[in-house]
Amino acid sequence: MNDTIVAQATAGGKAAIAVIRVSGSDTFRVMQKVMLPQDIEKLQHRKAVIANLYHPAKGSSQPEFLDQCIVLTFVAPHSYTGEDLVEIQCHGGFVVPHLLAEALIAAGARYAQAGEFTQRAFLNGKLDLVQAESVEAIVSASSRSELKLVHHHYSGHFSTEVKRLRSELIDLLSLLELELDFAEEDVEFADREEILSRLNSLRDLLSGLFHSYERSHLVRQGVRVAIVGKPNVGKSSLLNLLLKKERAIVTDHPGTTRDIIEEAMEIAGLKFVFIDTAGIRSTEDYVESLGIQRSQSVLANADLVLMLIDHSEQLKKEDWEIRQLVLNRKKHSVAQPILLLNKSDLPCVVHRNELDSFAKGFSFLQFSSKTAEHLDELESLLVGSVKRRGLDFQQDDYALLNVRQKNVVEKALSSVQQAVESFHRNLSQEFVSAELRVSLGLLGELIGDVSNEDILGNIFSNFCIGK
Ligand SMILES: Nc1nc2c(ncn2[C@@H]2O[C@H](COP(=O)(O)OP(=O)(O)OP(=O)(O)O)[C@@H](O)[C@H]2O)c(=O)[nH]1
Ligand SMILES: [Mg+2]
Repeated sequence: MNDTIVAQATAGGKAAIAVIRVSGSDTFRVMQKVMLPQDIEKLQHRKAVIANLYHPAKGSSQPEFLDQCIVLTFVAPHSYTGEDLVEIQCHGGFVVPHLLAEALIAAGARYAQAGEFTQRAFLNGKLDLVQAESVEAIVSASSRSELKLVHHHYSGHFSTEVKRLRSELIDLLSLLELELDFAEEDVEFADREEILSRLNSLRDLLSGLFHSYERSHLVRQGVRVAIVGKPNVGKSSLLNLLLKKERAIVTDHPGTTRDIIEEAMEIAGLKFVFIDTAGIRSTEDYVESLGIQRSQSVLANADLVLMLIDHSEQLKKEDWEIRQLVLNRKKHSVAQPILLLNKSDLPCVVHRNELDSFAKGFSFLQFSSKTAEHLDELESLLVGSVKRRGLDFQQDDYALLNVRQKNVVEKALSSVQQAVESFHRNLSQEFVSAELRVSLGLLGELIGDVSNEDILGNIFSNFCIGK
């Protein structure tokens, strides 16, 4: 924490501009060694100064000119890290940022570790732990909905909500403990019904928060959509159509796709991962049969299933078998499976009654992977089914971002549940209050009021350097 650190904050590689950050109590002493005195004098809080930067002089050698830069100054404590900080905008590319970082190190800074700037912001009270974690989540977000989900954490709304839960716990604890202090006198300060109802609503809030992880996880990893059906029904054509590029090989030869092909795609701000699979049928071909095993595993684990049939041909035994596999899936799916009656540009030969009974249990749509007929409807079906599950984080709704948060809330919930049970069983108030204290501590851990070095090390090591 006492060192002055430096790192490139922008990604490496050819680019117009790169940003280098320097933070720590020696920031301005370090800058003095790489800037001319007349430029150093111009540095002022929140002001941008154009200045030449140099590699510090060694012995009798002259300082080596490196680049003309913009230097932005932030004076402690009014900076991202809470320390003296400068951001240097230099030319991007492979050489200039690297040489500048070297010069700053020669001037007395050291290279920052992953996440060290944000860790300092946390340790100096500029961000709480949830906000700090959201910085990493913002940087790695891959869809608009993910960004919306993370905004609540970065803005501090999520932490305010957690603090509200904590003060409710403190209120309840003081009520219960006041009674304990007067246990001898057998006085009751609070109405039992009221305490119970407040405990119950606390439990419900924590339970809602705990279950929100499932939704936020889906938003962040993307909704995994398995495209299944027997060979030659048009699965790979559909994948290409959805991705708007020739990703998978398409031929009229049944059994073309052998391996799993998956790719992410954003539709209406939501992230989907489409997975093309080998057509499922019984086969003597060893390689194809391995592909089919993979198809079955993808089908079992997907969040949503898109099944295709070719309605220009009679339905076959395989279609009915795959249908059964889809409907028997154990995994709790995001939504009803979707059935596409593909090749709708060709005449339909399947009898209406047979189609009706086949489509039972599915949302279904006439479709053509060739002409893209009803593509908009398919995208709306996909988006609609996801929104119904609350994955569209538009509203003010709070969700847990990562496994650490989920684990902490799970423990806090279990303590409150224990407290409710002890209360129901008329156990001494001491039991109830001990459980509530555990929960209170855990909510503190959630936002980082209580933390230990191992936890922090683990969190910030997942960041990139320069964050
Ligand atoms: N007319 C018509 N032909 C289609 C349509 N969709 C796919 N096809 C054709 O059907 C054949 C098989 O398409 P694929 O996309 O390779 O089918 P698949 O389901 O991936 O097949 P496998 O990989 O063998 O399981 C190709 O000749 C496609 O051009 C469609 O909507 N209409
Ligand atoms: Mg295919």
